[in-house]
Amino acid sequence: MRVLRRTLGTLLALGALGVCVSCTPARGDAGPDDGRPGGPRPAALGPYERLVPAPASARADGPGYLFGAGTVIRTGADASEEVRRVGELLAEQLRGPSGLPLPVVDGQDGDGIRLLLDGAAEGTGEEGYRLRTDPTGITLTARTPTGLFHAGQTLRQLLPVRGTGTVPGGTVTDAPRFAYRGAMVDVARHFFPLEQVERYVDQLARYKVNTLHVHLTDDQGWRLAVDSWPKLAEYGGGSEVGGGPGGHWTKEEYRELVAYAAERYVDVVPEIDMPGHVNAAQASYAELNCDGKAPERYTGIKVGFSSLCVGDELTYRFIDEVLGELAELTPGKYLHIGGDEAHSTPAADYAAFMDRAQQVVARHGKTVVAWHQLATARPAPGAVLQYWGHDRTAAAEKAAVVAAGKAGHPVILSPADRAYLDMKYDATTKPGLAWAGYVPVERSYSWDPGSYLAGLPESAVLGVEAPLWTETIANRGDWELMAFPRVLGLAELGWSPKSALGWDGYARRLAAQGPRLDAQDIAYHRAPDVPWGE
Ligand code: IFG
Repeated sequence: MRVLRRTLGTLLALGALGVCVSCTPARGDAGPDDGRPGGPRPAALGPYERLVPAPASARADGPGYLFGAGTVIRTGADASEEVRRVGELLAEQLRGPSGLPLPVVDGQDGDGIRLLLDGAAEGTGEEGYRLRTDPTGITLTARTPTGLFHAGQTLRQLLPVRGTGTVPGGTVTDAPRFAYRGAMVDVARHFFPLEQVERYVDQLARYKVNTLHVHLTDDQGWRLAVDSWPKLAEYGGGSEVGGGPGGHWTKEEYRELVAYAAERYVDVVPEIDMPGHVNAAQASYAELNCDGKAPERYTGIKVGFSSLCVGDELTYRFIDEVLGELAELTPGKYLHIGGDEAHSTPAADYAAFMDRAQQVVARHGKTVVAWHQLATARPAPGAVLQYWGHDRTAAAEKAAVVAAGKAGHPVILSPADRAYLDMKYDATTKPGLAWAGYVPVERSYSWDPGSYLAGLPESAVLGVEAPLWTETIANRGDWELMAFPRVLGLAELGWSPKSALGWDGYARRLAAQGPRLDAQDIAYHRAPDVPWGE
């Protein structure tokens, strides 16, 4: 007892002297107080502390590995073709910044970066992985090639932005919180060539986004060739918002996008919006209009004025043939049929139409995704709802989505006042819209998908998606200004455990991504609420 009293006395005395005996040393407490508010400048984050998305667990420990001229990438003697391809892609991704040869070899034993498939790898699931760095190398272990690819994206962030260097010893064990981690691009309002979309896929895959939703058709343009209805793309694709030339992808180009994305473990979810947002289709074929007259092509940005002719059987042959050709081009499980802003389709007609459109999707072996307005009709079994409401959305509308979610319809969360990348950051943002309010970086990040819609259990949340609508986005610069850095936050909300979320910590980790975004020549928004270059 006496010893305890003395010890306590000593501790109290030390405490009075301001000496901390049990807490972790304050960051950078060695340097002089540089007069910053809140004390000395925090020490820079180590490689395992600045990962985005934050992993389930990561810790630096032990001596590190020298990533340099001698480094090889080992896929293992019995590696499958797919594991070899993941190894080759990782090598390709690392050769540029490092300037190293990085040969990919079969043999497992020996120093280097090792890719290991292990069906029993603990705590990794279908997309997760384990990463271990020690002086002999960096071992990436996963149950699936998808997990190995994701491990490689984490490894990229442990390596210097350019050149070679020592990766500190450490361990990462990681797996995603949500299955669906998406980004959407609207190529209907403004047409974009394949290269720009593939560049976006590359950028997104670094942050473990696994779905690219492509909004292919709308009032202002039809962007994918359809053999059975050729004028859709040839004529309906020949304009865009503002009167530009528009354009469209051939089926071959679309197949190339799907393959490019698949190599990076990104599924493509194509959307043909219906029964509204169809002026481009109706301008292409007079017979798709109830009055038999084709409207002019539309280059404005109004919504809600068009509707397929729900009472005409031709409409159902049309959607059957279009969705049939699209299903053949889609290895993924989802077809998105839109369903939003059908303001020119009476509610009963809308419900009847969506019943039949959902049957068409099922007949072609795919699962429906639709904007959440489908909840006001009759979502087919298993149909997925994509919620795009916001803080001011009527309680009844939210309740309908929650009810559908609890009735077994998975919900993708894309709240317009958090996840819509076409929302201006603030009054000074040149491109973008503001109908859902301004969305600065912090607001875009500071919400929890697991508890966002009151009453919707986390188990009903399939994941999150960040849509980029392009009424006001016509070039790569504006695209990247609006998407970055906010899409990194959505990637984290989709991947990281709830315990890892928090603006203060994320803002510092996001700031540390700055040099990596610069190295990719991404013209991102240097938001004032992020401590860039700290
Ligand atoms: N809402 C429309 C989009 C687009 C968007 C722009 C949805 C589901 C506003 N529908 O978002 O077509 O115009 O922010």
